[in-house]
Amino acid sequence: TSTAKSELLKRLFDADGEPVSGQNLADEFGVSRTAIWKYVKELEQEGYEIGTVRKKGYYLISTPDRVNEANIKKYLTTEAFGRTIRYFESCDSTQFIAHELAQEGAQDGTVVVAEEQLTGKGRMARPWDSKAYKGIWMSVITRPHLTPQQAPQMTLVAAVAITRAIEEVTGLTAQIKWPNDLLINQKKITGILTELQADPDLIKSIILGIGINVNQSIEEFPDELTSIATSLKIELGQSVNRAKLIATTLKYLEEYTKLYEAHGFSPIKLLWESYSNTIGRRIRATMVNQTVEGLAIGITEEGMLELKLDDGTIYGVYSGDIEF
Ligand code: BT5
Repeated sequence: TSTAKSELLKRLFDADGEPVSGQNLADEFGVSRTAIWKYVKELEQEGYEIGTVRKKGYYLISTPDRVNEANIKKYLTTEAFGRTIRYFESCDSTQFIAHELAQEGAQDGTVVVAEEQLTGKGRMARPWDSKAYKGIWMSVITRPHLTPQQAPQMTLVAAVAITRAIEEVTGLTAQIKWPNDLLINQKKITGILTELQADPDLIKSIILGIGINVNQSIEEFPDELTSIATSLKIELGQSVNRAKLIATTLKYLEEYTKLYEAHGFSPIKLLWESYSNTIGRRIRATMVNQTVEGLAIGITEEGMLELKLDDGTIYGVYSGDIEF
């Protein structure tokens, strides 16, 4: 099955370009040689270049830059997050698929990832540009032991996790702009969309939609985004391994979700504040039916942004957009 296929791929990697015997693998996995041959053909379909040496076996020539299950699992160190991966070359939105899977009972940490989204979405049905092979477009189904009141803070948990992952993989430090943007040099590198399936007093699942611009060049963004968006490649001057960044993001996401479940929001709040560009600045917050201006003084245990208005009153912003 698919585990034999990913094991085959792993062997090809480990062999470092040397041939691996199809017969030996067939014996070891308890499958036919034809089955091995079929997996090789499937891998070729997925963009791997695989060579054959008569009587010696298969060898790996090159790997596609793909965020498929096998590539992510090479780097995965988690217990639950990313242990089930649903991979799509192209889809409407990983978020839609994740909602369906969650409804059908998908387990905690199930990941939906796509090379391309045709109708990627942001908050309030805004479009999210998701160019093929250039970014990380994924949704993580989580089933944390939290109350519905604790759910919105998962956006901040995810923001901290992604910031740590970007730092570990690229050395770049992003800044978190409340509530759901990560910026590098003032431009948006990541957006997070947190959605909930819940009863009034019970969370069924929290679906974390994560979009990270990784390998776009500036011309690969649509015109309306060139002044507000950036990618890791633009900031770093070189391409970044997307599969590795996904695995690292899942590592921190799992770690910080557990931290939040076990110790509440305080440790996350500290991390969040250390990466935030929002606290201490004068901002304008636009909500559904009003706009307020004031000094951002902190976030609460509920993940709410606290503003000190000019008349001295403290105002809590639950959701909305902010400008400096
Ligand atoms: C967000 O919304 O930032 C949440 C984005 C979540 C995307 C992920 S990808 C995987 C999963 N599947 C989905 O369909 N969605 C999630 P918001 O704060 O509303 O920001 C949206 C705004 O960001 C748009 O109105 C544009 O101005 C801008 N934008 C769109 N695409 C962008 C991109 N690739 N990079 C930077 N900014 C972008």
